Amino acid sequence: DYGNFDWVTYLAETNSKAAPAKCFRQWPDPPSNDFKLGMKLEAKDPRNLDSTCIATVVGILGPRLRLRLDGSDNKNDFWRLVDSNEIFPGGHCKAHGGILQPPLGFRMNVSSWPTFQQKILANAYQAPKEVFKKHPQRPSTNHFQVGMKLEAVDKKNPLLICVATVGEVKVDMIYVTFDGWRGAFDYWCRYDSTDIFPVGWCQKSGHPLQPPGNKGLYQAISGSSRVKSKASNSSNISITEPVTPPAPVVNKQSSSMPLPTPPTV
Ligand code: MLZ
Repeated sequence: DYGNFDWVTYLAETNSKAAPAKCFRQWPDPPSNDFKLGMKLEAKDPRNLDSTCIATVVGILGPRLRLRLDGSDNKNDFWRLVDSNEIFPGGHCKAHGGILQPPLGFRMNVSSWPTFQQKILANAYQAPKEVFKKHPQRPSTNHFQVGMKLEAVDKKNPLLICVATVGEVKVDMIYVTFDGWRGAFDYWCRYDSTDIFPVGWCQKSGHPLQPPGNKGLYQAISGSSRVKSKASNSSNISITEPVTPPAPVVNKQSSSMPLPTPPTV
């Protein structure tokens, strides 16, 4: 049921506006993804941002990469955009005076890291420099307004980019709420987070978009913006009580926080 969700109809049905492009730290045109499965690169360890590790592309979805740190397990994969400032071509770390580190949770004894690393890099399929795209500039200020629609990464299921609404705005922070889902997935992030995208980004970039869930207010919407509209019952309209979001946690690294909860998809 991906792919057929129609924003134009949905915005009309919900009588809402899309957050304009100037709100986002994203290129006006989503970058092309020229990475290939199996390519190796260097990436900040999302669970230990001080260290740079060797990563392998294990999945590709639109302009996003599913990455796995070499020497780590397959339970801690993470997603990065091809224009992320947390991924680099091979040699970047060394060229900047750093040393590649074993990932947090390295499967072997640390003493075996140097040999392990050598072996991996010996016949590595290195991602060429050109496939890394320039990181976009942040907007000068927070232009978001409550009620604006957007597309946002579900941090609990980071594979998913979903239909969302700005629930609250506080200085440099916005509260991202997911349409048709109970509050469990909602979160605060900085306005210049790269986990949020303008309406239409998924379609433009070839990334799947998760349509709204069917909880609360959105039960009422059975119109043509929904593909798989189950037999809808207009007497079923239930307006959920407004939920006050928790206060924002100011965290300089909020855009790249480790993912605390295992995926629940
Ligand atoms: N498997 C999960 C997906 C939830 C996705 C919510 N996105 C806002 C569930 O059904 O709970």
